[in-house]
Amino acid sequence: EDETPEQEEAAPAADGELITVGFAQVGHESDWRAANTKNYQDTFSAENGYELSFVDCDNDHAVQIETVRGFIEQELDYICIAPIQSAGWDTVLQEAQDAGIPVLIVDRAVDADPSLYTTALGCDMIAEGEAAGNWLAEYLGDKEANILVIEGSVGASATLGRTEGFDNILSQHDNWTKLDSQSGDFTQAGGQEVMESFIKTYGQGGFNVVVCQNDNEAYGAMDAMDAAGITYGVDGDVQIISFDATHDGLQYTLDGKITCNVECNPLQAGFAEEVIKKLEAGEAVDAWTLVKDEAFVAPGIESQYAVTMSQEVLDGRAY
Ligand code: GZL
Ligand code: ZN
Repeated sequence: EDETPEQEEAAPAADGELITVGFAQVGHESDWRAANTKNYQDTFSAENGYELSFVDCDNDHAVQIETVRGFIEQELDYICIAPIQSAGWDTVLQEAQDAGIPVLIVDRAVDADPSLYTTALGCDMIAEGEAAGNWLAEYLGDKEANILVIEGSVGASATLGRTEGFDNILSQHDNWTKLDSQSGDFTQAGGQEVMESFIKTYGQGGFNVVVCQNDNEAYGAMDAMDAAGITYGVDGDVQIISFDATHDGLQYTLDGKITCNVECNPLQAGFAEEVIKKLEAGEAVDAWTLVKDEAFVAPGIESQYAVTMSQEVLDGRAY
């Protein structure tokens, strides 16, 4: 028989004591992303009282939009989105709001009216870019820099922010030249491809700094430079600046292969859970939660902007 509204209302309460959370994740492009995904799956577990609908959107914006629409149709309690790109979110965020489903924008940012979502959390990508630039200025002193940049995924707030932040410092040094920048899509293959093309164009000795906007791109860039016989690292001709400070990235930093590595902490699910607990309790939540991070430099380098790597720093890392 037709359920009366009360019965219908009662049913979810009875068997749905789990809080249903949808997570539209960027993809599986990097080690950072894998750590972020695991953290959400560990946090939003059944034993913690959640039913997580996790979708890997494989770096495809259209898939991510449809994934969120699916969460709305399923009438989930909460929707988390790590936006692949910043643009193109107003319509589906309005649909979620009209459906009365709170939306948490996590890790990366959207270029949309903040009234269209409940809260945002993540790292300050512009500050990360500036940290890299400030360290480079301290490291180089008045030496000139010929810089190549392997950018992250096109249109991602991590790419836009790190680029903006680094350029803020670049513009203060008239003996720094950004020779070229190209997207490596936050992958190792992308980093290698872009570095190979840069080497063809600018040649050995043509550049002395390579900025990789995540560790996986840096691994690809190192492979390309190895193949071309170009030396890098604290004892090399080229200084590599990377982002993410993943375990392997910090191992390379400890080994002096990556000279500076700017962290963006992927263990952010706890912040999302705190927001959901407050919403469940009917409490107000902050519009923005900053996930703190720091920069690391190779042993032997002292810096006011970064922690000098050591084995104990590496051993003390949570990811
Ligand atoms: C940063 C995150 C970026 C990482 C990359 O918060 O969005 O996406 O830097 C990942 O490794 O692909
Ligand atoms: Zn894929």
